[in-house]
Amino acid sequence: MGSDFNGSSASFVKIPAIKFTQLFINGGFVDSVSGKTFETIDPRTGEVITRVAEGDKEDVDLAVKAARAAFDHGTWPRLPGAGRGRIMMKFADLIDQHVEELATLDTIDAGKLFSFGKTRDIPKVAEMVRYYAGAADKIHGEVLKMSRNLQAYTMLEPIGVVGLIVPWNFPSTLLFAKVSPALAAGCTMVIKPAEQTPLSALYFAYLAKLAGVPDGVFNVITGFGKTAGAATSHHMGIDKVSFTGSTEVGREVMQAAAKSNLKQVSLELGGKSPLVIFEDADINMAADLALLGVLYNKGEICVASSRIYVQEGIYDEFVKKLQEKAKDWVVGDPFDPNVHQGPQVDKKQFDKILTYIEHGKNEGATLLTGGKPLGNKGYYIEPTIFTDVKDDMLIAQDEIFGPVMALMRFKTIEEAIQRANNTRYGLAAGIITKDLNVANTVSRSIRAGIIWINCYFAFDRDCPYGGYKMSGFGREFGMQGLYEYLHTKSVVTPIYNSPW
Ligand code: TXE
Repeated sequence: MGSDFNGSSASFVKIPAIKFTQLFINGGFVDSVSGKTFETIDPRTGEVITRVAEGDKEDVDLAVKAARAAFDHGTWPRLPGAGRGRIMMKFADLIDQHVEELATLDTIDAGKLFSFGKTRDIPKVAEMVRYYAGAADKIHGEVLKMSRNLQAYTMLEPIGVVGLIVPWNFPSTLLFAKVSPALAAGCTMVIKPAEQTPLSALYFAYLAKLAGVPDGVFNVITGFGKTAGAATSHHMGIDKVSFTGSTEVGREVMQAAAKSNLKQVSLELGGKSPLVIFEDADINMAADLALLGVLYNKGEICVASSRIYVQEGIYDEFVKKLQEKAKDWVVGDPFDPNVHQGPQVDKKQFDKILTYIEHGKNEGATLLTGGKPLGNKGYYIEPTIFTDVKDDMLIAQDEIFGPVMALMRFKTIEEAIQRANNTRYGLAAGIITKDLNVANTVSRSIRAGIIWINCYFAFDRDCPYGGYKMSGFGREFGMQGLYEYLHTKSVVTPIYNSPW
């Protein structure tokens, strides 16, 4: 890894004062009913950035009341789609105009690379809002050909008030994977950002208001999962919850939905995605993709390629190449444009990752590189590569959500498929080969929601993704992402003068 890590918070960007720290309900910033606040921490230093309103059940009640009124009686779901689209386009422009502030907030809250935030994450959020704004006036049902003398058509209607529970690893992107289609569909919403990263969601609320999103449509309740999050998933006034987070909490969200009003649920949960590298692969490209696949966003990404299977003929050469490349991977202040990896989001994740690294050592995997924290403040961890990993080791089974790679060797294509599928998760997979037959066979055989061939993280707002197995269900992005927020209503009439 790079040598210019200094563990300090040397400032490459002037960090502006934090403007918004209160809950956003019915178009205004307000304190929580209890008056309580909580600290949000800068993972570069472990120091407090600011205190933010701590929402709880009473605050969720108020937000749902506002969202309910906006849905049941307000203009938003009743506007022609083009009207919602126009406001969303303005919202997108405002996001572009505030790209520096938004990227800065996600860097200080989550330790994300500022350069990425500024040039990719936030601009792509604006693009996602535009994509769904363009769809808002193209939400059509169909005319049905019936088996009897009936005339029928379907209408697509907004689901209603939606609860959007968001994690901390991509606070803006994952928020807008939900917000953008929900707005286009005509839903109103109560957003519960992660407690680690509340700041950008509040800034987006301010921009939504500026853009002309009507009061009550976009509400943000900052607070903790067990209180504000659980109040959202249990709420009788919410018609759907879209959740991204851990598999354990996903289960709780489903239980809450079942126990309350049987609200609809979609879940995007954990993963343990395989990257399968065949002998004919370009080793240089494969090593780049493997490193990126596991180290991007410090490994805090649900589709991280945390299990790497390499065919035995190239295994040793691949390991050598990986070791060389890992030396150039720079860990440090995420505001520094030369840095590849910032700090883990918080102390809890930092400790979790280090515990898994110890498991890896104790279970007999070989530590090729890394394995330790870096610096004396903040939550930095060395990029860590384990070789000789066995499928049943914890580091090959559990989602670590950190910069930890598990390398394994395989012989045949059948073995690769069987082992790639040997997981309770099914979010993503990568295949590196020049052989089209191999690529086609493996991509059809792996049970996962998205397969990348000779690439990784090739996300695009047009392309739906989501889980198989315990990685959840429902899809985000693309037109399927929009249908998650729409109900189908069928309307049927007899055709008179003909027997039906
Ligand atoms: O997630 P939680 P945590 C995985 C990853 C990570 C682990 C734990 O492996 O190490 O989960 O992270 C809200 N009812 N992923 O503990 O708790 C919470 O406030 C309703 C994968 O941070 O699932 C936050 O807003 N909501 C993942 C959101 O759920 C509740 C991204 C996620 O937090 C709740 C994040 C409850 N009972 C973590 N408890 C991905 N799929 O990308 C918590 N929350």
